[in-house]
Amino acid sequence: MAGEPQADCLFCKIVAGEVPATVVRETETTVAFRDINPQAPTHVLVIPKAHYADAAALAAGAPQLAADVLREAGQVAADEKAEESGYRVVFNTGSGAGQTVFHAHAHVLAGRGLEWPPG
Ligand code: IU
Repeated sequence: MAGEPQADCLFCKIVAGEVPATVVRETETTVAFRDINPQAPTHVLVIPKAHYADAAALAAGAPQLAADVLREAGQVAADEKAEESGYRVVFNTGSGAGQTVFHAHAHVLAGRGLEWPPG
């Protein structure tokens, strides 16, 4: 059910503390941790603690929680001193767009030049 922990979800396991992660921020509703395969000097994932498969499901099912994730993405950028140089917030949505973990997450990328359009 939307929002409920999923037994086979890696990010639900990170939320539960069953899989290790380098957590940089945590709120009542969100966790932010460093990506294990960073694509930029700053590469942090912000996830809702509740399980939603992707950004669209999160926005439709829990709009306040989606706002929490976006606010935390901005806080990560501030913590990483990325506001002046700029940063990117990405929600890969669907396997065709590169989504591999089906628990909504924002990638926060910063610390190098970011091309547009992305690959
Ligand atoms: P994607 O947008 O679903 O492709 O992003 C999933 C990310 O999760 C990807 O960048 C992985 O490197 C990252 N990740 C992680 O940080 N920790 C893990 O244990 C696993 C994947 I598996």
